Amino acid sequence: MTQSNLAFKQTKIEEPGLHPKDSRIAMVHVSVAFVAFLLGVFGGLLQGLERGGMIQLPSWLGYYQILTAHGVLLALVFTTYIIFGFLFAGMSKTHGTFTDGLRKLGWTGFSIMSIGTVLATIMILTNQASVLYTFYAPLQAHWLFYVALALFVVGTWLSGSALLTHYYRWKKANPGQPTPLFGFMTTATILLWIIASIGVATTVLFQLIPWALGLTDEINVVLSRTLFWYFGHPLVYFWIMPAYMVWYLVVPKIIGGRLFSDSLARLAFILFLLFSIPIGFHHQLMEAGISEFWKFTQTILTFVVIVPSLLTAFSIFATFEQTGRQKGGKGLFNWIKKLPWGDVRFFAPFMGMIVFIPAGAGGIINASFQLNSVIHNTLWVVGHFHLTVGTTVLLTFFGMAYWLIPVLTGRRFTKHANRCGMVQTWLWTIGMFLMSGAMHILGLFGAPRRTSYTTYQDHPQALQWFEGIFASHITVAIGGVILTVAGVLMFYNFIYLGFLAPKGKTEFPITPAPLDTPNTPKYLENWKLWIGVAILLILFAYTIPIFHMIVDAPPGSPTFGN
Ligand code: HAS
Ligand code: CU
Repeated sequence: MTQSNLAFKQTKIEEPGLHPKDSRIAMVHVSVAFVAFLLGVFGGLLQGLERGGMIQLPSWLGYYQILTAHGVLLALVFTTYIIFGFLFAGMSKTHGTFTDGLRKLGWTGFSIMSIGTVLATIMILTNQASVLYTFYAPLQAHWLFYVALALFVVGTWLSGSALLTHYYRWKKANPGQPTPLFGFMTTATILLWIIASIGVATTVLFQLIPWALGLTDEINVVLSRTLFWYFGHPLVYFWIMPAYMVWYLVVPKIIGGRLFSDSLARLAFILFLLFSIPIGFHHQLMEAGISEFWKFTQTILTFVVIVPSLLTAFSIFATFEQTGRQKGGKGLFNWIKKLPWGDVRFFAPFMGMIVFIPAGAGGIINASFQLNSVIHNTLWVVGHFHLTVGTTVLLTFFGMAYWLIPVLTGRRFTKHANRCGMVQTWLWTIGMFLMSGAMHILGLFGAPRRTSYTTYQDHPQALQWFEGIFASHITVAIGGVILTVAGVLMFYNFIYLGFLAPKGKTEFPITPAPLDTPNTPKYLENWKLWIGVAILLILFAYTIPIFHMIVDAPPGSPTFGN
């Protein structure tokens, strides 16, 4: 362990901190995120224990009620708030303090998002919206739940506009200069989010709300799911892109090096913007009502979006090797020893990267059309997303929180916090290994997802399968218990770093500009071009199948739910 890299050793920090008002808006976002996180973690625990047959939920608490709370609070609320907190802080750090006007826009966005969040949480906790985080029609929730979702999305548009305008103003004030990578990546991420969330807003406003209000008594199910997945797939990139920002921009600085390449990083983010939207059908490969041709077209485009992740793997690995060698690491692998293994700001994202290798491979299996029929609607998929968003993205965000929170609260990232963080990272990784590993295997044996119990599992042969050491719902539950301990420890870290740690300065680590920055092609920053290409790809992939869904719509489905 190279102690010299640890944050708590860096006593002198010359750089000015963030403007307190910018710190405040970022910290409030991070705080909401962690409150949602704690609630969501307990939801997960109850679910795992119930499904493992270890507890029976009281009659007033439903399995689907907590499953919805768990999914919404962790996958939607925790992620979105911590991402906006990180982006506000990072944009202030790299592009200067926000103007009062833009900050106000950010606060307005935050308030609208938060009204939506509180309303949605109330509807879920009162069992009026037990429709899971994908809220698939014809499962129906109370109309207020859909209104809450609409408010949440509109709030993010306002906050996103504040970030985009801040970037745009910097660009205008510095003509001809390459923009800081942080702003470039923020712009790609927010543009992706805005273009994608138009899909979910459309189904919520024009299909789900009128239907839940009883203004229409039928709903075009395949259309609403298609609009959902038009949004739902890029949503997972909205989670991974800020995690990649930590890998590209923060981790190189923490390990004492600099990012390998500027143009490669920008290219990867442009490819995400272009190719992560026109591919939602890979979530609907088993659904009737969409022709094979369009499913196959979107499968091919899905394989294209794997490329920027592979570029990322290359860039980050190259950064590690370059830095390790600069520090005197020799031979084929000896440079690995030069990385700061004892520093949780590096170690947590690193574990996320390692997990992403099998997690991404699982994604490629999911996307492989025919193979999708083996795993669709099984626990395999749940295993897949607990590795991707639940481990890779979350461990990266935890690793970020260790320095971001004390930066925002003017406290010191202490040795104690680092130690807690290391334990937390190990517990989270081990818990996820057991839980997601078992889920993958159970899924291959056919254990279904989105259900607490099926008689199918009572079949003697199924019982035989489901009772292996690793292929067991008990293993899932044990993993879940370990994860809960890790979750509580993370919440403690949040409280400690936010409110209890000694006052002082903590470094905001951002990589120095990569050496190839002056040579980065200008067209990479031609946003009009990329937005245009993104829209063309979307029109190509979706116009004809959506036209058919509307024109050849089958009779509407009966309604299920509350
Ligand atoms: Fe996925 C379902 C396909 C990535 C999340 N996915 C889901 C669902 C979620 C989710 C939440 O095609 C469930 C939705 C639901 O509830 O129904 N997924 C993919 C593919 C990728 C992929 C092809 N998914 C993600 C990411 C997610 C995420 C990222 C969240 C953050 N996924 C699917 C499909 C389904 C699906 C189907 C539907 C299944 C069904 O039937 O329902 C790809 O983007 C993955 C590419 C990634 C790689 C890995 C690259 C490795 C890297 C690590 C480098 C390591 C380093 C360290 C540098 C190819 C970047 C090295 C250092 C050393 C020293 C060794
Ligand atoms: Cu997807």
